[in-house]
Amino acid sequence: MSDTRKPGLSRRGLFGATAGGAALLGGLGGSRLALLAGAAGVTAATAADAAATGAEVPPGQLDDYYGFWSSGQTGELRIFGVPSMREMMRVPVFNRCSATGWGLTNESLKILTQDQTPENKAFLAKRGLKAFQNGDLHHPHMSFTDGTYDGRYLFMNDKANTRVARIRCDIMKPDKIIDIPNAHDIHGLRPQKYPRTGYVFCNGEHEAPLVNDGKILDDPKQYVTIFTAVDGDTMKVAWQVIVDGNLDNVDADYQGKYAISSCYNSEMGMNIPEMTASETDWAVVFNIKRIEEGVKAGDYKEMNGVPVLDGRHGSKYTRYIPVPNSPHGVNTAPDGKYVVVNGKLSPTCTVLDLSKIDEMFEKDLDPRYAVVAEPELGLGPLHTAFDGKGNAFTTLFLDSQVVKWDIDKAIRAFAGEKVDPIIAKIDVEYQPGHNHTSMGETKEADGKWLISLNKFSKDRFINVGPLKPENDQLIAISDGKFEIVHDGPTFAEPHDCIMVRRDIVNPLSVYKRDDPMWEDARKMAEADGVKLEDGADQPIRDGNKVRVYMWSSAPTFSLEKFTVKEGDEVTVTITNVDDVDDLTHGFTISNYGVAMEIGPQATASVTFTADRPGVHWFYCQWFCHALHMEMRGRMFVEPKAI
Ligand code: CUK
Ligand code: CUA
Repeated sequence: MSDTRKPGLSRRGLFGATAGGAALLGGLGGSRLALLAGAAGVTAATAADAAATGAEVPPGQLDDYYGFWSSGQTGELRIFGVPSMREMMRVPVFNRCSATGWGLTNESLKILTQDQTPENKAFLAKRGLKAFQNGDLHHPHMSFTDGTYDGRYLFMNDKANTRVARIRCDIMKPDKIIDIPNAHDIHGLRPQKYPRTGYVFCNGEHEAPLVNDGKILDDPKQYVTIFTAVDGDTMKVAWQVIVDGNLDNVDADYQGKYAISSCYNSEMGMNIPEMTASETDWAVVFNIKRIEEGVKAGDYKEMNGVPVLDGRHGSKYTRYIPVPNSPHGVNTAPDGKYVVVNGKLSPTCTVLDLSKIDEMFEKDLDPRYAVVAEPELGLGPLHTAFDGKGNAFTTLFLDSQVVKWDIDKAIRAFAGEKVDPIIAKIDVEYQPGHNHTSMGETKEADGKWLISLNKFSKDRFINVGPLKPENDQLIAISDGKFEIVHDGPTFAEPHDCIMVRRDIVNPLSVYKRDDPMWEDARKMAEADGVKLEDGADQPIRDGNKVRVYMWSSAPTFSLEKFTVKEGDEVTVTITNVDDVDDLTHGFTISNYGVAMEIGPQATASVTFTADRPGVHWFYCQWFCHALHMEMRGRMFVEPKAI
């Protein structure tokens, strides 16, 4: 086995050489060198080794896992196959999509706008928009039943515009996107694991005045941060809790009792020196049962239609567990016993014992009572994943490593025993954020694969210009292995992912005609006396509103031309009557900015103003047939009489 990498300092010293890195390292003393010296030897797998590790998936063979990847500031969800690391699909969620018309079609706009706050609606209307055009999607997580994935939904956050979305796993499209009122900038998001989802817990990351009307700036004492529980079935906000400090990441337990969030700004600082001033911050534990009782008892203030409880220090709803400086990831181990809070600016991870959290609440004990281990792992621990066999894998952002450690040994070391919990370290390229194991956030964690989502690829790929891809590395971890078997470049910027066994996910290949997505189109057609599958021979006029109904069947649209008048508000509704797997059509009107996807047996519609006279070709943009190029027709826009 040849080592294909050259882990010289010039390649790996990325952060050591920057001002930011130096500042971060400054407070950490000499532990970097000591830790590096103690790192286990690193071996790299060559491509030839991939087959031996099971990572190679030959052409025509299917992957074992669905990987659901976030895309950060791209605003979409991506579907990967694992272990091949092939990108299968991009699902637009918070972004505007040129291919599918997400953000343009009436069906997508309904989902994007139906749960907007009045403030956002008004704000967007002033800009001539119905929905935000961007998003920042960090955390995609599947719905759970009894501690494992159930294949119903995926939930995800939008940090950029304070939204939460749900994707239906039967068609892999969002069916709900909601604005979260009161909170600012949803970051951490996790579904309740038990008994089922249930709640989706959402951290508002950034602090703001509770009434944010432009009267308060430099009085952070009046700033608050808001934790939100969304009902995953109705996609309505169930309740919110005001906390001290800010909120970063969150996870739920396997008992249905708690959600635990990290806070990196207990200082309520407004700049970096202030935010990092204190040596300790905390993890805040939300007591779900007590909060539900509080809501029932009316112990809340209603704000924008949501019950908001006060969970600041002294509240019975929360406990603040001090942990070292600026923690980031929060990860519950699949055994259901422990929660790991990752230190970020501290080289440690803090292990909480959930049964001790029970006692802590019941007997009102010092919150540190719940801490059972605090191993020193390396520099910049951000996120931890689990193999279900007692091992934890933590990303070390500053060290550019993943460390494998033994949870039980960490607990024994904390109790005073002379044992070293660290099993091995592996170099990753470079600066890892989240990592994730196959099924690793469920009780069915199977310990086969680990992904390290690295923020920098630097020299791992041919140079594509100043904007480089990220690098998602697949690591084989079964049978004691700890080897990188694949580098996967990704566009901006997956923060998090999950890997779900493929038997759990069973999407349709062809839409069902009674899908609720085009309910409005069906009602409109009925009112016009039209059957969607049959289309209409002529546009239907209703004042200056004109409705065009077509069907598509490779390689034709049911109308070769239709005529409208300049200034008409035109709605084109197309039903794809093909019921063959993979036979998607598109509908693009040239020079009108109109394009949409129409999947097999789906209906899609788009509304626009016909303000350009003349002949405008519409065409199918999904290559569907040998006569795909000929799948086109004319929209004729008659000029207004002058
Ligand atoms: S995350 Cu969102 S800042 Cu570590 Cu879950 Cu990347
Ligand atoms: Cu239909 Cu191309």
